[in-house]
Amino acid sequence: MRIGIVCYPTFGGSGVVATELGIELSNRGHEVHFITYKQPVRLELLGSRVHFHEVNVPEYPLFHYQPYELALSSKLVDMVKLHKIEILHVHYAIPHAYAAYMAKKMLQESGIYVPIVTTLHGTDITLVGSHPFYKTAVEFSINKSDAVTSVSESLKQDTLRLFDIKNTIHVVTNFIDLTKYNHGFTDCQRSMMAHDDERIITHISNFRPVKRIQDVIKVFYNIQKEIPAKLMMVGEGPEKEPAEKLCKDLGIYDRVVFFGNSNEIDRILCFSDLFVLPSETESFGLAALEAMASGVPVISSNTGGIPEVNIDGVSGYLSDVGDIDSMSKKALKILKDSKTLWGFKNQAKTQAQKFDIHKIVPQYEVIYENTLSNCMQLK
Ligand code: GMT
Repeated sequence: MRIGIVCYPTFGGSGVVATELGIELSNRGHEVHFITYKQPVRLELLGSRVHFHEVNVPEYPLFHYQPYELALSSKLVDMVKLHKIEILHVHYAIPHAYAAYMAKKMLQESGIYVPIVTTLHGTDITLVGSHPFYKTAVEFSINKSDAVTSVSESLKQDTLRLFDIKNTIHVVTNFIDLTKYNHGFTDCQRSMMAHDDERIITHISNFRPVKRIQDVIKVFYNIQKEIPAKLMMVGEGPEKEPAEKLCKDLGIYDRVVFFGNSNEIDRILCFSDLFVLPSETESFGLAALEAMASGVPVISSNTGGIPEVNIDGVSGYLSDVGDIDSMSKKALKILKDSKTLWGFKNQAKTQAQKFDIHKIVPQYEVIYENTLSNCMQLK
């Protein structure tokens, strides 16, 4: 198949999923065209089956807001025609599903029919999409998609609750390429980060308010009062500065490393003992899955789709959003004794295997095939 993928090219989970999906689809013999404003961060190699087409939005002083959707839908039309793309898979409803629908309509004028698969990722539904300023257009574009997927059962239920959806929503979870996490790093260069007797706690996110970064710091503060520990904070975003300030105020700044965005997540997870994800809302929690695949147990909130990924008492523990005391106690329960820690590490790895890329990507292929054959019948 010739597949066009539209996504955000940044460090966010939806962009990562779209990129890894495109790479795997190309490995499986499909021709993949990424269409977005920048080369996706995890897309290192372009080749005969992986292409990138940049969407340019020229600045014009009249515009207070540059019309990205317009540029994207024009680019989609051009690329579908030029590369004979058969299906468009758009990740994150806003504004991608809307732009794809416009492209589809324009292509129909030339007698070209290209179906659209929309994948809902989380905040496009729970935080942004359901906002009254966007809701009408988001609902419209979800209903006009030829197939809709969501990354967890929880997100599917949220979508049905928040919008009037006529389409079937197929749950296709986030996935993981386990080979990337069965790394050959022998000592993970752990000694560069911490002493032998220190536990390493890690958090990775885009540092948005929804991630409750202050909770990560407070949980760590409680942990390091009981056992020697270091905290690795990976990512960039608006909550980073306040987090650094809180570390200084609590007198733990020397025990916390702020990495910024990193392309070496696997290396950082390799030397981590515990991952903390206390989000306010989280449709799936790809970062938690990446941690588990590296054998890192997870302390998380029990919100959204996280309980579908992190199993309480198995791959880690779950607590109510904001319950720092519970999260700290459960973290210590895992960390205090090495035998318990290794038990959780192994269980986390086993749980991650349920989301093996080789199990999940074929589900998208089936959706593409069914969508294409339904569209053939409608032609
Ligand atoms: O919140 C993020 O980390 C970024 C966001 C995105 O859209 O890029 O992630 C969402 O999509 C991921 C991939 O499907 C999910 O694993 C995340 O749970 C989801 N984030 C939220 O729902 C807050």
